[in-house]
Amino acid sequence: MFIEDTISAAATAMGEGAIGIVRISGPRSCEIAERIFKSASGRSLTKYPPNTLLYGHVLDAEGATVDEVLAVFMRAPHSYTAENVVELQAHGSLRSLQKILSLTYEAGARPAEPGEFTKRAFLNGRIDLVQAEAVMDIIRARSEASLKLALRQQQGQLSRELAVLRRKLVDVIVAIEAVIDYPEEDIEEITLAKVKTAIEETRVGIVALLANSHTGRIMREGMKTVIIGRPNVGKSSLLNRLLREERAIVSEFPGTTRDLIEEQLLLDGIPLVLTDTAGIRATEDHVEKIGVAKTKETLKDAELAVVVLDGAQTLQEEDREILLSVKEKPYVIIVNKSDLEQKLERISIEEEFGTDNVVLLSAKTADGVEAFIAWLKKFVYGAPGRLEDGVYVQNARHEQLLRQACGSLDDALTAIEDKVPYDCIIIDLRNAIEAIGLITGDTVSDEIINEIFARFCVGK
Ligand SMILES: Nc1nc2c(ncn2[C@@H]2O[C@H](COP(=O)(O)OP(=O)(O)OP(=O)(O)O)[C@@H](O)[C@H]2O)c(=O)[nH]1
Ligand SMILES: [Mg+2]
Repeated sequence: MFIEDTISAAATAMGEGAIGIVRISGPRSCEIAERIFKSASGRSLTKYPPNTLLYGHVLDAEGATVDEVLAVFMRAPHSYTAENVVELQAHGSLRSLQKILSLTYEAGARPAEPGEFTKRAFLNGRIDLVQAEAVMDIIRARSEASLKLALRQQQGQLSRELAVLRRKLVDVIVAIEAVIDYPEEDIEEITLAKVKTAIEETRVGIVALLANSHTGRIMREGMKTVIIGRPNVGKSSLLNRLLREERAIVSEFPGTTRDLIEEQLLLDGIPLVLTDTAGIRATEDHVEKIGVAKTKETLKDAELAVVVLDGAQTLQEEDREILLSVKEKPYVIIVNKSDLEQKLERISIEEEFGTDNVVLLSAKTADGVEAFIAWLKKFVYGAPGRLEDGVYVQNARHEQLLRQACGSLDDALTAIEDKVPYDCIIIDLRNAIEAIGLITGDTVSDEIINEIFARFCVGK
């Protein structure tokens, strides 16, 4: 791919900072930089070895100093975009950055679109789409774990894994085509058995990636968690306890919380998007009714329901209804107010809902919070420490395409079972390869590429 124009943008945040960087990339980047930058030594940027900082000034058209800067030239392909890149490190002043940028435009650069530098790195073949998308995940990482996973992806771990899977499927197609071209009975038998094994192995590889995708996505986006229960059981107290601040109003009157209260937090490295809700009960109060309706709505797209029960009371009919309403999705039962004398029939709840899903806790004293976090970790990570290695799919787009690939392989396996003509099996395999190619960007359309990079920030 040949890219003709040269782009520029501020690579640092447009605001006050120690330094502000203007990045210029494209075939004319040196020429444009030379027009506005004068080194103190008087030597031109290209006369210095690449990747060397050069002290000087940015001057406007009248020759007046705009700012004092350090300039660096990175020669293609050894730069972020794999093109000739010049970066001007100015003072981190909004005015100075704006002025330098407009000078680059006057000198012939075009303002970069969001994500255009990374897009060029992709179009120039320095990185694949998976690695490009990881760049944004690195910038937006909400937790250390998410950062770690994104870095791994950016360094190509997922790409390599996908390349292996793809290679395998291509080999299978080649083997089948050989049979089509030279149909001999015994070769056919052996080939078909081998083909089946290879497809099954590839499928196992994809399923393994998908198994990790749940954790990956939680790390990236945070797990949508909703606290529900009947009024006064201590939902808001639990939210406050986990946040370690008095975020929601707590009172001894049932029906205190009426609106949703959403907060993001990290619990021992696990990012949660936690919502406190209005207690669910039959009520005539107009506002409270709306609150209850909202609670039920939120529950629908939550990934985890935290059902709070009051341990100091016996189980009520409303509790039972709430417990039944979450049975379809992942949930954990918090038996709250463990500091008070317990009246709740905990044993029978554990019998019905499983000991592993019940945590005894006191939002008042914080007793049991550790147990709750331990439960969460087990839920998110599965076996402890798994996050340390392995390849994680963090991106919903990748997840969806992997599912698609898996579906095509299932079709191929059924086709083999049903002794369907080889051509049909090849079509299924090609579909799987295509889906994998859409992840890495090998077979992706311009439209999707544009859509992906539009979510980036300008300057990246
Ligand atoms: N002793 C004790 N009291 C608690 C505990 N958690 C909450 N409470 C008390 O229970 C009452 C209700 O607490 P909230 O957190 O407002 O309960 P809620 O579930 O949010 O109630 P609504 O918003 O009305 O649905 C308050 O008086 C709290 O102080 C606990 O662990 N121990
Ligand atoms: Mg409340």
